[in-house]
Amino acid sequence: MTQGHTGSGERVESRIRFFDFHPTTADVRAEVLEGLSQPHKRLPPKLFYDQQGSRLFDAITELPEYYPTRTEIQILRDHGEAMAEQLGRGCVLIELGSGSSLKIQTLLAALRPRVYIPVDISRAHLLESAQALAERFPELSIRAACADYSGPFELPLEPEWRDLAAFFPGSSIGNFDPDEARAFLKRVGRVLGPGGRLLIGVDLKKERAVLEAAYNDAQGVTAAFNLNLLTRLNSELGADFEVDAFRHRAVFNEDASRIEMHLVSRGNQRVRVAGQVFDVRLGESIHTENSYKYGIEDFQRLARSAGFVSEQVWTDAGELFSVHCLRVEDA
Ligand code: AVI
Repeated sequence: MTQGHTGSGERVESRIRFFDFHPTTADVRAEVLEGLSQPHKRLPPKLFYDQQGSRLFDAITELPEYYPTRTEIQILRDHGEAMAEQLGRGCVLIELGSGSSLKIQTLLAALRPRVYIPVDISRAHLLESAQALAERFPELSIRAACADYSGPFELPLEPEWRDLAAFFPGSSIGNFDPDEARAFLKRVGRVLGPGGRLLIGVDLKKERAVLEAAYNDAQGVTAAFNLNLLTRLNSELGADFEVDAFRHRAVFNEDASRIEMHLVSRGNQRVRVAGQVFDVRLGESIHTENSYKYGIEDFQRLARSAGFVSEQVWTDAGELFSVHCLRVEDA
């Protein structure tokens, strides 16, 4: 681990313990080939986040049209004390996906957990953000866990710890289909145990124009993020997508209450991916992402079906975004 010092001179690394649960990288090739072989072609959204894709996503979070990030940060700032009260100051805090430093810093400042456990699949990202937080919070003890929480996962927990809380911001829950979201919530509930609390950010259902603008920004950053998936397949799977022969399309599917992102073919074309040939017709689309939007009660219903009781919900004045505090039901 790299060296670092707190203001008080104590070594930062002495307060960070690293636990590697060796997440296995799924068979991307098989998943891509399977998706492109479907009658409605699709690609897995997790492939967005290579280095360039992560950079583009960071840029998305600062766009004027993309309201979720800044709205959630504002909700955390406005209600951090109430959230800390609800989660229990001095608890053990697990963050699923060590993502936005502003969000976690706001929560840590209010909550002052006795142990903080960031969980992320990327070792480099995990260590970098753990180091920055250790410097910012000299009292904080950190157990960084490299694990993949999209399937069953383990954490570096002590059996006697009873006051566990988890934080899952960003409306990342919206990128799961409802059945996957329920399965994910159940897994989190099992890790937390009865009485454990989950603070989760959920984007709210709203008028089509606001939603569609957030995924069709004027500067074209979301389009570049979507198209980067093809560039990635070209470099990592030896595909020969002509990236300019596709256009970005994001549309609100009201019946399913989700934004869908697609890559639409500008012509009839034949592409080769990992040695297999696929024909793509003019106007045909490759479905790359769903981003579900929930009403407050809809999300509470989903949480209940996964074994959680809804304790509290905070929103912004414009009712754009919600942050829910859920508690794992007693067994
Ligand atoms: C990460 N996730 C919650 C984002 C969303 O809004 O669904 C990903 C994203 N896709 C396009 N813009 C942002």
